[in-house]
This record gives sequence, C-alpha cells and structure tokens, in this order.
Amino acid sequence: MTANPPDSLPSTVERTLAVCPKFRILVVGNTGVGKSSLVSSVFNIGIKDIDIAHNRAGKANIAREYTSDTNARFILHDSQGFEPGSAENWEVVEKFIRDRCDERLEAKDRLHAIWLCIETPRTGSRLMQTADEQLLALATDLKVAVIIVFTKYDILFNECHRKASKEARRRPGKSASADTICIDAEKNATDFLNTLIDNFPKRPIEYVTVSTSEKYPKCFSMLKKLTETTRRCLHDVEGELWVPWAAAQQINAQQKVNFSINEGFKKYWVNLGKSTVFKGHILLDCLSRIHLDIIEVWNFYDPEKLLPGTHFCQEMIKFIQPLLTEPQPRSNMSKMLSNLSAVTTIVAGFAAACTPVLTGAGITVVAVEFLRQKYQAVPLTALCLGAYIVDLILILHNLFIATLVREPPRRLTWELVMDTLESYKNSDAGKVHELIRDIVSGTGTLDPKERIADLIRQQLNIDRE
Ligand SMILES: Nc1nc2c(ncn2[C@@H]2O[C@H](COP(=O)(O)OP(=O)(O)O)[C@@H](O)[C@H]2O)c(=O)[nH]1
Ligand SMILES: [Mg+2]
Repeated sequence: MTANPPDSLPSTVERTLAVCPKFRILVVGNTGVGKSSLVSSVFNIGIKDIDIAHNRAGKANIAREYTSDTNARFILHDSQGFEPGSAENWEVVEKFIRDRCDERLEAKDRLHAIWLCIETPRTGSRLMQTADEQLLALATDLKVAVIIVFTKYDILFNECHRKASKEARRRPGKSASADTICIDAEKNATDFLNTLIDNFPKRPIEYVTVSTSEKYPKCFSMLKKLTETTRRCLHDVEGELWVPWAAAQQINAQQKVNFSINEGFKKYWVNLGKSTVFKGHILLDCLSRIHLDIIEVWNFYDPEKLLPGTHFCQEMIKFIQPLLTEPQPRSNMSKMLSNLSAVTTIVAGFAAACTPVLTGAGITVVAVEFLRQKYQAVPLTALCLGAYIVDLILILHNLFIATLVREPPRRLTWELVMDTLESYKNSDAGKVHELIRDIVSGTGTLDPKERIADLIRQQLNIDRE
C-alpha cells in the first residue's frame, strides 16, 4: 500500500464505520427460491463460494455467521425457511430473531434487516404461508426492517411475454412491435402481482420483485430497487445503519456516491480553512488520507490492492497536476491536461527525498514541491483537494459500473482500472476542473460544498437521497 497517511491523520470513514462495521442480514426462504443467487449479486460473492460454505457447514444453521473475503462489510445469516423437514423450525427462527433484536445489544451485534424470499407466484395460489406471516408480524413488532423479495420475476415475465406474443399474432392487422409486446407483458405481470398483493389481508407490506437472471433486461434496476427499499426500511434512529448498508451493498452506485460525498468529501473539504484536521500535514498526506477513505466507501474486491497502490495514486495526482502549477490561464487548462505525457519528470536527487508516489514518471518538480508543502487554507489548496476528490469519486463510480457486468466476485484488474482512467482522461477531466475552479473562486450565495456535491451528482446524473 502506498497511499500512506501518518497516524496523526486518522480515517474518518473508519471512525464512522467503527460503530457498526458490518451489515447483518438474515435471508429466509425455501431451498431453491434463489437466495444464494441474490446474495451473490447484491453482495458480490462468488456463487460457488456461498454454496461450498453451505456444504461444509452441513445443514443450514441460522445462527452461523457467513462472511466473505470478497466483501468485508456484511454478515449473512441464512435460513431455509419453514418447509417440512427443513433444518429450521419456527421456534428456532423466532428465538434467533428475538435474541438478535435485543435493544441491549450493540448496533454491530444486532440484526439489521430480513429479506423474506418467496418465489414470484404465477398462479392465484396463496401468496404466503402462515409461518411467513408470523415472521412479518414478529419483525414489525421488534422493529427490524423486513422486506418481501419476490424472486425469479423473469419467469413470470417470460410467461406473460409468451401470452402477449400469442395474442399479438392472433390480432388482425398490423403486427405488434417487440417493444409493445414487452410493455404489455410487463404490465400484465405487474397487474397480476398487484392483484394478489392487494388481496393480502393483514398489513401493508414492503415488497420488491427481483431477478438475478442476466437475460432479463431489468435485472440490475430491480436489484438496485431492492437496495433502495432496504435502506428506506432500516430502523435507523441515529442514521448509523445507513453507513454499513451503503458500504456492504455492491450493486447501487448512487448509494456509494452519496456515501462518498458525505464521508470523503464533506468531512474534508467543507471545513477548509476552519478545520484543524489537516493542519501541520503535508498536502500529499492529506490527499492520501482522502484517497484511502473514499476507496474504503466503495469496498471493491481488490485483492491486489491496486486502488491504494503507487501506480493508481500517481495517475490520480497527474489529473490535478495542471492545477498545482498555478497560475495558469483558463484557456490553457484542457491543453495542459491532454499534454500530460510531455511534462518534465523530476530529477534524480530530488526524487530520492520523496515518497514512492511522487517519484513516478510524469510528475513535475513544481507539482512535487507543492504536494510536499504544509497544508494551508488557501484557494489553491481548496481547488486541489476539491478536484482530487471529485476526480476520484467520478473514476470510482465509472469503475464500479464497469465491474457490475462481471460475474461476482467482481475482482478488480489493472486493465479495468487503466481503461477507466483512460476514458476519464478523454472525457470530462478538464471540464470538471473548470467548474470546480468557478465554484472555488466564485462569490455565489450558495454553499460551495453543496455546489460541488451537486456537481458530482450532475456529472453522474444521480439524485440526492
Ligand atoms: N430464472 C431464474 N432462475 C434463478 C433466479 N435466481 C436463481 N435461479 C436459479 O434457481 C436455482 C436455485 O437458486 P439458488 O440461488 O441456489 O437458491 P437457494 O437454494 O435459495 O440458495 C438455481 O438453479 C439458480 O440458477 C432468477 O432470478 N431467475
Ligand atoms: Mg443457497
């Protein structure tokens, strides 16, 4: 690891996560409903790893804490549901939930959410079994988030699609387009499900339909919705569960961005000039601290430690280098960014005195000198830190999206990281820096930190939560 801030600059993200470092979730459902596939997709665990772990443990055991090297931020409890002959019965499940929802437990030991998985119904049969209803009632009483997850939605959709195609063929006149058939099928599937749910007598229920089948086009948006619903349902008086949740889930980029803004951005940038956090430290160390904190939020599966590594840190510094060699006329900004390969490299004697990050090819003497200065609350520092944070969040966002199409565990590769850096270089870098410069130098009435947070969201076309 080469982003290496001193102990005197402790992590604020770790401090926030220390209250509750892992999100604890119970997934209940009969064998074969798709629990393992769901957990694999949402928490980025190789599907084989989950099942191998199960075989090793023998029968499912609700109390067993399943954790994974590919996602350090969650704990899974798995229950087979209440089918006849299953390892668990209602009393065991009830006791487990009661024990884990005891208010005297620390947040980290408590159960944070339950996903009750039921295969999406395709006939007018009963939506839930008695034990499922008991579980909902118990969870509501104990104030733990409970969400009904209708799995394998694609099967219902495909059935409706076949029917819609058949009907379209029968209809005289102009043939229906593939799009129209899909829209009809989607509507029929939703109507069918809504009717079943509306007839469900007891209480209002939170439910989400999901599919983990890559062939189903809305697979990702459904999983994203599950993460949003889970977040909304958290019984989270202090807001403390939102943090481990945002860190644990590995499907919703928007939640990561908003978490990055709060943890990596607002905490460091907001108090520029007022805060004493960075006082007495060289800028490079301040950047290292920010760098590590933001990558912690994203929780990539990065066993080779590429993101905290020298090479990636150097590439990140190169993005802000043109800003460090101020003053530069604005019109030269983009030209300088595209001319990075032409910059002077630092001389050997000087290099020896620097950390590995700064001895890398392509970082100029001026930039190195600037980064080795002590932090000062001046506009150039604000610009430099702001630009670094925005670049990093945008790049990690793009990297996250690029990994999503891969099978879990979506392991980072250097090739993927380089591709993402390259496309960022070729797209917004210069433009984004110009906007940050305007905000830093501007005298607008709006809070600059909010304007930069909005800038990040606008660039990514995402909403505030
Ligand atoms: N069509 C479809 N099949 C699924 C879906 N999710 C899981 N499956 C399949 O259903 C079977 C059981 O899935 P698994 O995740 O092992 O279920 P578990 O026993 O509840 O853990 C496997 O063959 C999966 O490939 C889905 O969303 N759509
Ligand atoms: Mg399973």
